[in-house]
Amino acid sequence: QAVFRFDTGALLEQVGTGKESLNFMKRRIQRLAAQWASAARRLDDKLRSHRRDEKRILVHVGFLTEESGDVFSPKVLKGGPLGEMVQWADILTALYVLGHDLKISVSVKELHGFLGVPPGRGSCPLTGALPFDLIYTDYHGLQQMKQHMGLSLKKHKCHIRVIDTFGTEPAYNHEEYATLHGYRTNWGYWNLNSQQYMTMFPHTPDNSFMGFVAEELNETARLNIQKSKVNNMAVVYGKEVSMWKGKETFLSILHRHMEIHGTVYYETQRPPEVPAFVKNHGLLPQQELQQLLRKAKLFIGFGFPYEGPAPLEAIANGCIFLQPRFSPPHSSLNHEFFRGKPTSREVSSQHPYAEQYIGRPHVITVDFNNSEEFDAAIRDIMKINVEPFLPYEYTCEGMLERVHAYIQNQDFCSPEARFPPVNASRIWQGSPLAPFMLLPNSSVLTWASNITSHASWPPLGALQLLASLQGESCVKACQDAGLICEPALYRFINIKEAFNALDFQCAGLESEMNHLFPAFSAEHAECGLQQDPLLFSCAGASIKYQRLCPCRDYRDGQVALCRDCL
Ligand code: U2F
Repeated sequence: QAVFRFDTGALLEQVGTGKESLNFMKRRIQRLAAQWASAARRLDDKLRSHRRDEKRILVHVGFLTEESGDVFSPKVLKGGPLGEMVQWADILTALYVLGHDLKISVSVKELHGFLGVPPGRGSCPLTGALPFDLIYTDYHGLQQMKQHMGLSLKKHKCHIRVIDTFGTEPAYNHEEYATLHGYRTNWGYWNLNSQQYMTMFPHTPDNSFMGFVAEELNETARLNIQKSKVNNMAVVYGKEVSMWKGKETFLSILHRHMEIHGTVYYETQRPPEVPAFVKNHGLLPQQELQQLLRKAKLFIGFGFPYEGPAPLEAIANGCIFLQPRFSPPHSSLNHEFFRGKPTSREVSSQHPYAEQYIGRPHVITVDFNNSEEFDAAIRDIMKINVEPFLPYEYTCEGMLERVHAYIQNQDFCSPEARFPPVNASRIWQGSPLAPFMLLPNSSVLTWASNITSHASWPPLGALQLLASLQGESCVKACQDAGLICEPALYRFINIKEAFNALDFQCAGLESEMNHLFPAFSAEHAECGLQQDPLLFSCAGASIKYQRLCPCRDYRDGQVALCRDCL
């Protein structure tokens, strides 16, 4: 049994020293320790009746190893990316607090040590059992493990979880398919189950949403914030000079209404990109940035960095986040930053999560090229009052709950997860009923309740079957129905009966490796089944097809988990 830990002291010792990135992570773990402890107490009470197995877990942070070039550590104090460090610090804390047996590696030497056997035990360890139940790493770490483990990586890879900020879609993950169909990138093609990739925001449900946490306010702090807010104070999102280039017009419009603050890193002289009317504090320690955000009314982004933690911190501290809409959306097809990333996702604004999951009044997304719209948004912001807000999934309790649920329930090693789709028809054979039935007063098909006993997580009872429109992905189709696409349930709808249930008349039925299948082609009245379960994809869309979508419900503020998933 895993036992919750309420004191992170021993974890700090395990994290090690010698790099600014590790120091940053340790300061963060220390600063949030009390918040993690009280969240752990609440979750402990909530999960009392649940069995929680203690797992042996290795965390190998590949991007921090010297062998990967470690480009991030030297930039920690110079305005470089910190989002990844925020997330790894929180992952380590969550795993530790949940009570697992944790080993941490930030060098290839340590990795070898943890994966090896003590001298004298004989043969190469990796021909035998893996000494861990779970390994959390990133793409760099995966490559290093391949070099060390060789072919045995294949045997053990179902135990691996890859922390992957922007996500990897199934078409890019499947080596053969990616190579044949133009989805090959520098990163993808590991042939994992796509849910083994864990992202920073819930981008596509094809991947698991790992996330991170933001600071929570107690009642006193909330009250104090209301008193200390300065209505005409704005903080600019951008700690690196390049993020300010070419933004003079917006800054001068903003300056007509508000006092502008920045936290841009500089060495000796004030950077010319930052106008003289901006009060630049230089790069601040996280804690001091929080204090600044508590006073400010507005946190404003100019388009970069994409999808970082700072907007959530600002909103949690009672700021309104104003950001540019991208039209057309940015993606790996049209933008340098995303080029070569294993995803076709279209990024509709600087922070699509803030736009879509939080929205007004906390988040305002406008066309910055339209100066009237921009000016009007600032005027509006000065008129409204907002409360601090943090989605449950970004609280410590929310992250602990989600990571707990993954650890105890996600299983990519069992034959069912690995081998060709279960012949779902077989599960209900002998039943006089079709596997799907219409929910009363609804157009949504659900799995017939008398055949829900089949082991699955999320449980089969959560499944609701939909057809997308032509050209629409299952991400969108499920979202429009107030649901979320659930790739783990594809194997139950990859059957002829699902087409019948949706009233598609199949003139022909084929089975093919195609990341859009199962799907219906209206032009040819062809029904297509998926041949390779690794290619089940919520994200895929094509004008030629109406896709079959396995949707499910989700818990309030915790999109990763269905209502009966705990
Ligand atoms: C994102 O990385 P960034 O590090 O650029 O993301 P931010 O949202 O700017 O901030 C990360 C943290 O930096 C902290 C702040 C955030 O938690 O509290 N910080 C600070 O300590 N002092 C300051 O003065 C200002 C901010 C994203 F997360 C990465 O995944 C991407 O690679 C990157 C590029 O898109 O953007």
